[in-house]
Amino acid sequence: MIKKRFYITTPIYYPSAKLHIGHAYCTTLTDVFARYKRMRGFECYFLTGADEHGQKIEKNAASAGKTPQQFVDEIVDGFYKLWELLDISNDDFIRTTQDRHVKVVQDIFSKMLEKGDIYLGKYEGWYCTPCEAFWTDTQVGPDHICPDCGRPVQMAEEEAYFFKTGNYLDSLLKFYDDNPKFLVPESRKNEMINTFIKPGLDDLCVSRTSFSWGIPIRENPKHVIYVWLDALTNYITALGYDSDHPELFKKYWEDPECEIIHILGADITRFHAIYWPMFLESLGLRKPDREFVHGLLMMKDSKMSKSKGNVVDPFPLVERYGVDALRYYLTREVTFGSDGSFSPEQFVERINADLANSFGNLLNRTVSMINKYFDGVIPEYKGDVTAFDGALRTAAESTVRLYESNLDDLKITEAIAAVNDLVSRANKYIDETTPWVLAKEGKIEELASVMNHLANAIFVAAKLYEPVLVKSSPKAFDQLGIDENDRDYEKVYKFGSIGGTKVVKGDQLFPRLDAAIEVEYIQGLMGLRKE
Ligand code: ME8
Repeated sequence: MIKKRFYITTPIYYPSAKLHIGHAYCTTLTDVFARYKRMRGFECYFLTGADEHGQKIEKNAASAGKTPQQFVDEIVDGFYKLWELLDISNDDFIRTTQDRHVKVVQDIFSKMLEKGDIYLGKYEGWYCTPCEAFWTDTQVGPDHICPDCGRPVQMAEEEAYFFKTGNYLDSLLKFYDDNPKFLVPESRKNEMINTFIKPGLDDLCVSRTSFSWGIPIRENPKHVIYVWLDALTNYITALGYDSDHPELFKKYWEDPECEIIHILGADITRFHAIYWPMFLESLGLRKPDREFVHGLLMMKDSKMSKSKGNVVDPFPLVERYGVDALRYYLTREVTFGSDGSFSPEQFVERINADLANSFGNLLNRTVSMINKYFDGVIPEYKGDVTAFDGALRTAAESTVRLYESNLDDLKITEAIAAVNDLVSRANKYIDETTPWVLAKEGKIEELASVMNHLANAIFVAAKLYEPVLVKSSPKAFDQLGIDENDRDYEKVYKFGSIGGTKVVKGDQLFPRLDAAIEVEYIQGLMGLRKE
């Protein structure tokens, strides 16, 4: 069934420390997808937020000499600033300390308790404080190490509430079978089954008494609700589930015509792919259509993490190189769905090769030639005139199809790579057609066709890049003299629709970076520079 609208979410990040480039990666790629869908005329509701409860935050706040609320307020302020800086187009931002969330989470807990899906018992197990997770003997192994973060775990015991996973396990496995596209990449599903389900899935401990920074259980307030039960439900509380304003919930969750997509990193697949569908079923609610698991950005050989202090701060990168450079790098460098690494050399190389030399240069050369040969007016489309015109036109047409099919399938990196290929093709077309020779030989019709084909190819590329290059694509349209009201997406299907407007020469979209200077600058930001 072709869905009419989309609900797309990022994880809600912990305000235990400032966000780094890994968080920017997830949010930027989710934003690219949301902008793409809107550009194609779909309604798309985009949610992100902050996961503010839990022991780690309580501890970090205490070491900073602040109350947990003061502590998270300050850090969450930085979240807002970062998303604004990166031009993130989220429709809402949920904080798990907001009343709209707290009250509903308490209701959800009560419903599960009443239904018998949650019971009171005793918990004994290996607990990893930084990850807020209990693990079994097998999972921690002989060295008693957290399988997620690699740090030591401690034995802990407490009276606690449990969620009966057994009530929903068969149904979950059937759901996986019936919905092969639910969890992608496919390898993640096998990992869930082999690592967590096959060895025997315990009931999930869903309350804590060892700290108090959480949502109290209404029926027994010395317990707070486990941070993952609290956090996962953000996806429905933000829409007004179980509230006096259920309109968004009806439109974006209950309505089968809406496609629900969660984007998340590989580190939190277990919570989203196993427990979240169970919680939803317990509440009698529909499950998401898609969970897309992206890989983690590494720093050299180790995971980038706040606690290891080897993080890249996105703020100075945007200040120096612009929002589009960072958005582009994140989208293009590391294939969405695979692991990758950040390196200053690759950052500078990407900007120079793809944006300055390829796309920026294409636009610059074309605008200059149209100024020189046609007094700045883009010649009208007259069909394919030179021997090379057809190839460029069909390349543009097939790029649109490839871009859409990739993006619809969340293959965002591949979609953008297809646009790069079109840009390279257009640069090659200049070498093939040698406009300066056509001008010398007075072949005006051919020359006009070449300029028109170039302008049309640039329009298609700039339009397809627009969800990523949010500032530069509009500048490219300005340089082609295309009015703001004439930039609609439908034009990418009509090669030749650009023509007759007066170009406006502007600044280089992406000035070439001096690699040696910039690599050193970024290394300095990362604390890698050898003094
Ligand atoms: O796990 N590379 O929050 P969190 C790529 N609050 N992405 C990264 C990354 C990296 N090095 N580091 C983090 C939590 N991320 C919970 C989520 S959702 C109901 C609750 C991204 O602040 C990635 O998307 O630790 C990962 O899943 C998420 O940030 C974890 O953020």
